[in-house]
Amino acid sequence: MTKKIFLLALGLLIVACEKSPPTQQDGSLVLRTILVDQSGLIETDPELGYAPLSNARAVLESNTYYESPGVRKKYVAYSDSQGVVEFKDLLLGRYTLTVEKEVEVSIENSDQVDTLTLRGSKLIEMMDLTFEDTLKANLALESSLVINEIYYCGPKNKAFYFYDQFIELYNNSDTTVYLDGLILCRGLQRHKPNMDSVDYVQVTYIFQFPGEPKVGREYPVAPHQYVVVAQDAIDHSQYIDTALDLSDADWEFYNPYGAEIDNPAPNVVNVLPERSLDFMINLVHNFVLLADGTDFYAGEVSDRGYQYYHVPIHTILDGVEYSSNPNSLKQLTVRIDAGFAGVGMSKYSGKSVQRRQPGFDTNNSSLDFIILDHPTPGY
Ligand SMILES: [Ca+2]
Ligand SMILES: [Ca+2]
Ligand SMILES: [Ca+2]
Repeated sequence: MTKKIFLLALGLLIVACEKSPPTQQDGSLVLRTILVDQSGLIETDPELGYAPLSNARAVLESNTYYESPGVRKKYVAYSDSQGVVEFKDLLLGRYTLTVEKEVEVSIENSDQVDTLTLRGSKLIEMMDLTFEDTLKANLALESSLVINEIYYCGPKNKAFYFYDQFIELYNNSDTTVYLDGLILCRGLQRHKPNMDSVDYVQVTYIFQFPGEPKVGREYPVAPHQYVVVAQDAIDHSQYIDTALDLSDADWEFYNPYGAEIDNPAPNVVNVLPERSLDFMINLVHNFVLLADGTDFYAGEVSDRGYQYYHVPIHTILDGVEYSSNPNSLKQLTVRIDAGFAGVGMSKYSGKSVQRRQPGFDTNNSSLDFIILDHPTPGY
């Protein structure tokens, strides 16, 4: 540990010990955050012992207070040469800190440079007079492909039938994108206290499109085209009147390690041999993740011996959390989705959640999604 980091740690300790009676007045709190690069694009400063994100624009947005109706209270500041950014005169409460910096990177074996964006965000709870923190920034992926609709609650029926679930993707750009090697994941159904500070998202199921992640060009999606991935691409109305006909779905989830029928639609395949279920998501609260498929790895094992998997944040293209109850504990970090789609929606109601407009995405599903009375697979 370098001397400066040690002093800083000591400072933090002193701040923690000094926590005098809660006499602080709203509007006098200070937030001091060290912005650290994690992408490796910025060199580590040997004196500091970290790679500082200097002269980066940081925005602190209150989750509690509004400037005017609908407009959250916001503060903007720039970091110094050591990557330290400071916000003063804050009120008590919860904030979201986001930071962004463009860096020029020279492309190997050429004299060209590429401009990349580093980005990081974090949920901050201002409780003390002075709060010191570190924020790690990483390479930002601008995703053209988003999760546009999730039909999860099941059709109206009394037979517990929900196998007509589907996920609709949408190319929200004017260029062709590719599905090759992308993964769709089912989220961990549990609140993880440290999920807003770790650099991964925890999942339980991973299904993958064929092809090579990031470089494959086998499975194009034209600009503004929809892609429907069905749990099973069949006409479900043959079993339950109110269920959907998904025989025209573009893809279906297929688990070769379970008792599954392989229907004509091409397959998005389960990659975890120890998992035997189809891509079934909860009917009231869960999250779905779309990532580029370049990296995922085994994480911790639960008390009951269940292996979880980690998907690194920097590989994630989109994530949507839905919950019938708006007061549920979040299961997906606010850096990916700050809210919930489908609030108030009950299971077996035949309803669906879809973006307000195709591709509409502010990373807050409470704002971005509306409830549809009837699912709209492919449109
Ligand atoms: Ca299936
Ligand atoms: Ca199939
Ligand atoms: Ca739709």
